[in-house]
Amino acid sequence: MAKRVADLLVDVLLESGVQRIYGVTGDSLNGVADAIHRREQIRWIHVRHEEAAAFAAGAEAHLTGKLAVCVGSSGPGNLHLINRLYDCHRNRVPVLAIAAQIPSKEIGSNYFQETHPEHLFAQCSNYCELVSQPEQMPRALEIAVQTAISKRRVAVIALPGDVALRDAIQDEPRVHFSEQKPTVCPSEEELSILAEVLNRSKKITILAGAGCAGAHAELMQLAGKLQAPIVHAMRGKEFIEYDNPFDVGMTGLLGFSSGYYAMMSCEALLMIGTDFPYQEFYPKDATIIQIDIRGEQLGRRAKLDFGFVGDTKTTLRALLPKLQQNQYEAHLKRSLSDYRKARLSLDELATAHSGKLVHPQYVTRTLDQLASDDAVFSCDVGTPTIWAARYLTMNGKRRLLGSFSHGSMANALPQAIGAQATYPGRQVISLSGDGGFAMLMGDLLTLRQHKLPVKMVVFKNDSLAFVELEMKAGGILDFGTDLQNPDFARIAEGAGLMGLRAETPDQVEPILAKALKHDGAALIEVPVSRQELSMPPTITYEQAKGFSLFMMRAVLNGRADEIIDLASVNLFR
Ligand SMILES: Cc1cc2nc3c(=O)[nH]c(=O)nc-3n(C[C@H](O)[C@H](O)[C@H](O)COP(=O)(O)OP(=O)(O)OC[C@H]3O[C@@H](n4cnc5c(N)ncnc54)[C@H](O)[C@@H]3O)c2cc1C
Ligand SMILES: Cc1ncc(C[n+]2csc(CCOP(=O)(O)OP(=O)(O)O)c2C)c(N)n1
Ligand SMILES: [Mg+2]
Repeated sequence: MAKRVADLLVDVLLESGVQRIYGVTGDSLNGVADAIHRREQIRWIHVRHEEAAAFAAGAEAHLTGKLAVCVGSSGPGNLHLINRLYDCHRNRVPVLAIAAQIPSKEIGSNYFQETHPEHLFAQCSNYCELVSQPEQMPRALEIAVQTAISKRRVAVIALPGDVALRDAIQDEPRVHFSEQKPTVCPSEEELSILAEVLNRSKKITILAGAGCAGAHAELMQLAGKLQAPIVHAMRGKEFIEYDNPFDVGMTGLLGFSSGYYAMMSCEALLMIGTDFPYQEFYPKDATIIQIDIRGEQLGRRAKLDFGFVGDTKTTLRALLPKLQQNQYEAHLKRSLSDYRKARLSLDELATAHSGKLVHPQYVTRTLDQLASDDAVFSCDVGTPTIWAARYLTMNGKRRLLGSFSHGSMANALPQAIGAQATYPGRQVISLSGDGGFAMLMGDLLTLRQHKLPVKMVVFKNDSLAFVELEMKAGGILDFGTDLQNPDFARIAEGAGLMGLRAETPDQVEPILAKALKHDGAALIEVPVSRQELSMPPTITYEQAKGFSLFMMRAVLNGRADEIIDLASVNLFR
């Protein structure tokens, strides 16, 4: 049989190292599905909703750093991919989406299922093109792959079903895709300026993010020389928090008060590999210095005094010999002491407590203690993100997946599918909200179908609790947040999986342990208390003066006194 365009597509994917494809097939995709089937080298992971396919591919790309692929059939099939493609794009992970298209001769006639993927996906990709004739293959696809890999973004190929089935013009892929690891460093002159600014500052705080991955040792050396506390942004947690004597926690609404203080009280803030988005949490008077591999990121979030383009590892290696040892210890000591207090206070909330109520903090802490050394966790948008940020311990081997930049609900289960498909032998645990879980619950069936032993913890608080919290904080009555929930454990059983329930604090540990030992997928439903984070009590006009309401609620520590304290420190300092 002559080679078809679809076969050439598979050749290119194999050349780029792709091992699996997530999606749901459909007529316009049949040529591609058939080519994958015949070659038997790429695993077809059939999910139940295309959004889950894109979530799973994004998880794989995040964990491996390599290209991952999702597919959707024409019109509604590929339209279902879009939300998570936004997520992948924002997370800067290399994902290729193949959006099948209606027959090429029908394009422009408002044909059955007609959409224009090249317009639809333009905003959430760096490359998005229609392949309308065989001559474009493999070049268009190779450009897409190269773009996804080098920009670490989404690329989309729209491929009409009939074009996929036509004879290929070219025989082979043209490009050998190599892993790109260029080193990027500011110039000598820039490094001298950077060193000079840092050498003359005493109270320095580092805000580090996901762009510090792979540069842990250099970051620690830097903090030691500068006597600087390290605050991390959420996506940096898995790369920065472990083995880190300078760690003072996260900042932001879900952060630690210590992270907040360390940022607000410094003289110089050094941002490295972070795009921490919340402007309100940046200091107003400090000198701000930023290092990022992408020039366009500089000054995006805070006013900037000095900006440098470089990758973290190379830049820090070149910078370290130019730095003098900072002799001023007080700032670091104070920040570490604040951190110990904040940690203690959060740890107290993570105990079993007497009585019947199960606290989600306790569930997460117990899970953290029971999980394996190289577990992969995913946490839903909503309060599970808070519990993961505060109670999961990273160690350099564990990984953490979330929808941190796009903030889309229902991410934890499908991300766990991608993680488990990628690493069949690794423990994969999802932390889901009852709202988020129900949103893409159909993909429970994928676990059974592909024998993926994911462990799912569902925090059943019978509400969209995170939104309820936002409403309360905004001074409006919560509305539309109640959930009439099913029995999730029995739903799991109905899907052929293990379903368990931990209803009281003393059941939490044995039930979690049982689930983790099970060699198949297991769902653990935990009815948890609904309101875990207290809002500050009434704040006086005097206190509020000059200080935005938002900032008074700045750190949702679960203890009103901490929040008030935070406000008063900043108000009356
Ligand atoms: C419900 C909810 C609440 C949240 N609350 C918080 C919160 O309280 N606190 C918080 O921190 N986050 C919070 N987040 C997450 C937040 O929205 C951001 O996604 C997160 O802060 C960004 O983390 P980051 O800066 O580490 O990663 P990114 O946004 O991915 O930024 C990484 C940066 O590093 C750069 N980079 C990449 N590679 C390199 C390299 N090799 N060298 C140098 N630079 C490089 C990139 O160009 C980019 O600018 C929340 C999310 C949700 C869903
Ligand atoms: C797709 C989507 N829809 C709506 C929202 C707004 N939102 C953010 S968190 C949240 C509630 C999540 O509820 P649940 O999954 O039950 O977690 P909980 O906060 O209750 O623990 C909602 C509705 C969103 N982020 N994404
Ligand atoms: Mg809920």
